Parts: sequence; C-alpha cells; structure tokens
Amino acid sequence: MNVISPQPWMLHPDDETMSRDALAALQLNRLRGTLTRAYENVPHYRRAFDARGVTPADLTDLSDLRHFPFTGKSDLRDNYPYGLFAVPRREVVRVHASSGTTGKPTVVGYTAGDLDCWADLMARSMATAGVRPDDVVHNSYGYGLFTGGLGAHAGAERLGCAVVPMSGGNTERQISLIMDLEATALCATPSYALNMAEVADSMGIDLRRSPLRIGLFGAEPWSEGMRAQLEERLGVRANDVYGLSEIMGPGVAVECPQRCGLHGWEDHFLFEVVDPETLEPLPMGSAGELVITTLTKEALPMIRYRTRDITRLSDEPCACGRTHVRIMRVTGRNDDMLIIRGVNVYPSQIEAVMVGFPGTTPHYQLIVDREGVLDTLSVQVEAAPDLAAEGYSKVAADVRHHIKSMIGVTCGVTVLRPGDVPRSQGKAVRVRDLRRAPDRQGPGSRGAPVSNAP
Ligand code: DLL
Repeated sequence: MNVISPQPWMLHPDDETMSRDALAALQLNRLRGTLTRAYENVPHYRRAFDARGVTPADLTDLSDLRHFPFTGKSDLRDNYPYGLFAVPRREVVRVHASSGTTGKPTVVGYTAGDLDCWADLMARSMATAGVRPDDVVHNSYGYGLFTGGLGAHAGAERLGCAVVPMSGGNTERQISLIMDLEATALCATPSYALNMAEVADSMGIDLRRSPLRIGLFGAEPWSEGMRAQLEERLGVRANDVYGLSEIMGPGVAVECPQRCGLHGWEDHFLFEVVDPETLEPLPMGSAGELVITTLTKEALPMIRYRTRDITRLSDEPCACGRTHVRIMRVTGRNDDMLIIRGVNVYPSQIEAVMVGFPGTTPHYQLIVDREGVLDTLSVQVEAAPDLAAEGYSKVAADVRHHIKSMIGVTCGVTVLRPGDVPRSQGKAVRVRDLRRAPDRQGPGSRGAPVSNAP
C-alpha cells in the first residue's frame, strides 16, 4: 500500500507522474496477465477469444488489444450472477450490484486485494480533487449494493479523513449534521447535492457559511451550468469523479484542479475510445464510446468493456504534473440518446441549455412519447420561486425557442410550479420515456425505464 507522500497534492506521486513510456510498459505487462487469467479461468472469455481466433499470446503490443472481443452488460447478465468471476468463490469478499433498467441486476465482485486497490485509487482520486487527510467527509452516496457509498467511504478512510457515513435521503438531518460535524468535503451525486442546497435554504441555513469547501460529485452526467450552481449555492469547489461498477466503482477517473478533463488511472485501467457503429478504435482526441479494460482486477477482470459513455481522451501533458490520460467530461451514454424527428439529442444537451435559464430552477425532466410514427419530446421545467404565474407562458416560450436554436429540436415546454419536479435522492431520473410504458406494449414487454439510483 502507498503511504501519504510529502507532496500533499499527490498521494502516489511515483505512480501518478510515471512517464508515458513507463506507463505503456506497465500496461502491456499487466494486460498480458489479465488476458491470461481471463482466458484460463473464465469459460466465457475462453469461448469469446476462441471465436475471434485469438489467445493471450497474440498480444505483443498494446495495439493488439483491438483484436480481442468486447464485453458488454449483456455478457454479465448472461453469466448472472458469478459466471464472469475469475477466482473461486471463497476468494470473493464483497459483491455489489446495479439494478439497471430492466431484468436481473448486474453483479460485480471483489477479492480482498481488489478492495485494497479500490480504496487506494479512490483515496488517490480524492486527493487529486483536493481532499486532504484532515478533511471531514460527509458521504451522501448511497450505501448498499450501489458502489458509491462504500467506495467513497473506503477512499476517504484510506486518505485519513474522518468520514460521516450518511448515505442518501433524510435531507434535513444531513444538513444539520453537515453543520454540527463541520464537514469540509461533500460526496454526492450532483443532483442530490442540489437538492441538499435547496433543503438547506428552506431550513434557513446558508451552506456557504459552513466549513464545506469541496464537493466530489459524480455517478451521473452533469453540466458546467450545474457546476456553477453547486459552487454558488454550496460554497464549494465542485469536482467531477467518474466510475462504474463493472470496472470497479467510483475512482476510475477524477478531475484535478486544472479542470481540463478527468485523469483516468492508467496503471490500473486501459482506456480506448471506439466508434460506436464500427467498433473500430479511434485516434486520441476523437469522440466516441469509452471502452475500458481492467489491468489489476482479480475477481472480475473486464476485457474491453463497452461503457456506452460518450467522451474523448487527451494525452496532452497536464499542468498538474500527472501523466495519466484525461477523459473529457462524460456528457451522456449512447443508449441515452433520443432521436426526436431525426435529430439526435442527449439529455445533457438540454441540461446545458436550461440550467441557469432566467425564471427557472435547475430541476427538469424530459418526457418522450410517440404520436403516430413520430417521437415527441416535451420538457418540464420548474419556475423559480419568485416567478409570478403570469410569467410562466413567456418562460415556456423562451425555453422552447432557446432549445430549438441551440439544439435544433422542436419540443413542448411546460413550466411547473416550484417543487413539482421530483427531487433526486441519488441518481436523478431525467427522462420519462412513455413510449415504453407497460400499457403501450404487448405481453412480456418491459416497463418504462427507472433510474438505477442507489
Ligand atoms: O455510478 C459509480 C460512481 C459512484 C461514480 C459515485 C462516481 C461517483 P454505476 O452505478 O455502475 O456506477 O453507473 C455507472 O454512471 O457508466 C456513467 O454512465 C455514469 N457516470 C458515473 N460517473 C459519471 C460522471 C457509478 N462523473 C455509470 N459523469 C457510468 C457522467 C457518470 N456520468
């Protein structure tokens, strides 16, 4: 285990500033080991490699990874619950699961070594974002099967912080405890953090006057507008943290103070961006789907896992001194994309247009429906508390016009009264897709998607 370095801003300076050549050599070595363990211990990988006519011995260079098969969420489902595990069950000491939108959950597992590594990487991520050992970390990520709560908890403890293990919900109590225990760092989804700011306001508490100074927000897409709102209302510096259960949980990548993308920890993960249609790897800098291969995971090695997250990578040197690749802010998932009358729309684009819009609050929902053969989009946005009822229709028309001119999509806009858009307790539900409502479909079909909120 790494110990805290004398340079307070880097927890693992040797690892975080490794030359790109040294990183590539380490990756090649670790990748060979991972492919071999997967091939030898996981029947699914053996079958998938055989079907592509490759064996671990075919990897002589990192670029050879392109010949190996992808892994998707459906492979986890098809091998539910333990079929992709590469170690005997007695070596697994923890499982987590995500509820997903339909059917069986996705189960992931960890050896004691995996948990140790995760705590290290989450501690490294927190330190990179600016959290320090003397911080009091109020952790509002959900505890339980969701990886957010226990992942952030272990990282904060490993860094040496005092952790308040709150989980989500019971928001008034959370606000009181933030004040009483003098929390200096907040871990939460950005939508829940905004909910907390609102509840604090209603309690007459100004969180900007509290000792809170830093926020570590992730688990869902959020915009620069949302960042501005969170910084203004909570009085924190808001940093982005990324991760996913299939790969580990939170701590796969994090923003450093330069805020020019999230450093993805390449000593433990190999990042590719592929064209979502052709699945061909794209050159550094191109936008596409993020694909991640684990390099050190023992219980659940993942080979070329298709995250569905849309982003691009940058290996330009970062002023912070860290050499690890930067993953640009994830703005959405390719399975989130809506096609409205031929225009591709990501919910995050709507958020980028709307958050901070005069006369509204940053709470919104998108309703997708179908009229005949055409998909329709309507946006429900909430009126600011000081907006008079007579002003609603003008705000609706302005938002509609703005969305049309910025994104090119025509949508209906309804302005709801303050408090009428449901508040997030974890991951926000931004889209209600009525096209898949149960009463619109035949027997055996699935219902409308629900959030995989913790
Ligand atoms: O959300 C792990 C996590 C917990 C990350 C706490 C950060 C903080 P899952 O529930 O498996 O794991 O969901 C993973 O959430 O593929 C993205 O689509 C989305 N996501 C996670 N972090 C971000 C982020 C956790 N910073 C899925 N920005 C991922 C945008 C994010 N999307």
